[in-house]
Amino acid sequence: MSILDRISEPADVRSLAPCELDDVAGELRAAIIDSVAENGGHLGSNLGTVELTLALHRAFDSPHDAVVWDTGHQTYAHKLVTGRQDAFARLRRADGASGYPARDESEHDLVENSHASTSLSYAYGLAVARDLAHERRHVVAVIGDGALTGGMAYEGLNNLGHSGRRVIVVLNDNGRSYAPTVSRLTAGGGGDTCAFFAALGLHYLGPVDGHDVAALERALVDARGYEDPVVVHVITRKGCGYQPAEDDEEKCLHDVTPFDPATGCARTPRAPSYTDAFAAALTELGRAIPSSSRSRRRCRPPPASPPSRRSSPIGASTWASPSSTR
Ligand SMILES: Cc1ncc(C[n+]2csc(CCOP(=O)(O)OP(=O)(O)O)c2C)c(N)n1
Ligand SMILES: [Mg+2]
Repeated sequence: MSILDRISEPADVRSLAPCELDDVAGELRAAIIDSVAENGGHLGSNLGTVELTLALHRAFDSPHDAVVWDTGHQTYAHKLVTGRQDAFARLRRADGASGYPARDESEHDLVENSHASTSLSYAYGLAVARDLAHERRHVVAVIGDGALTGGMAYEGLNNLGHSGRRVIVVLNDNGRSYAPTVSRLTAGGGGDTCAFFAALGLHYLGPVDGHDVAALERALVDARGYEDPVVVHVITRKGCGYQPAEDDEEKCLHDVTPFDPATGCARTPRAPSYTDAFAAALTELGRAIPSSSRSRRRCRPPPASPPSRRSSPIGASTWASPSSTR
């Protein structure tokens, strides 16, 4: 029996002995690689968040404590330790687990999200609700370095720091979105990350090795003690533990179609994707339209723009609306 076989809920993760953590991390990686090799999905990000997932479920008590994952494509290990191992083997299939957090799958999935940069605003809202109800729960947002470059994340940070709400922000910094992240806030980016968060009103802890469960757990337990918002800066490696993903310079196998786990190479022919099916259906519909009406449609001129804009010279008046020129 593997260690993973004994885990059907977060309490089982908390009861693991420290000496079992590295082994269970290896089992989680193997389960992720197996299912993604079979079904396709997000690989690199999920291989990087295995230890972080274990530490989060040991330091916090989900679903009493709220853990919100930004973008949602880093939650495969989370699914595997929250009672969804069977469904995970059929990842992204009609009868299997969704590739993102899904509320109807588990009480541990709070937000259904694939739109990046939203988690800090969610966390702020959850913290406001918690404080109005005078509850003692933790609210945790896990946000990637790429997602942190989105404008909405800044709005969330600003609200958190200004309000002083008790929220823990885990910055999952692997230095990449798909490609290397364009930001001075990533480790090695040259910016003063601590000063940036401090200026906005958030404490800063770290950086912490994101592949050392014990170090992560210590940092998260430490963060639990703050009465103000705090950032825990965690350094992870995209594709960690699977050589073909670590070696993929383009995107660390961020997202993949079914592949051969021995080599990391895509299987051919690959199963048709939704995009393929959509394109084929459109092409077929296009063929069904008589060619004479197709060409008539193509030749129709575009709608005219308002004359005042078309004739404006380039300059301030080009951008000014009628009301603002008054
Ligand atoms: C608003 C928005 N823009 C673009 C995307 C496409 N997208 C999906 S994952 C991703 C990269 C996210 O990088 P990061 O947050 O660092 O997470 P990582 O993949 O490194 O775990 C992007 C840009 C998106 N999901 N939402
Ligand atoms: Mg990243």
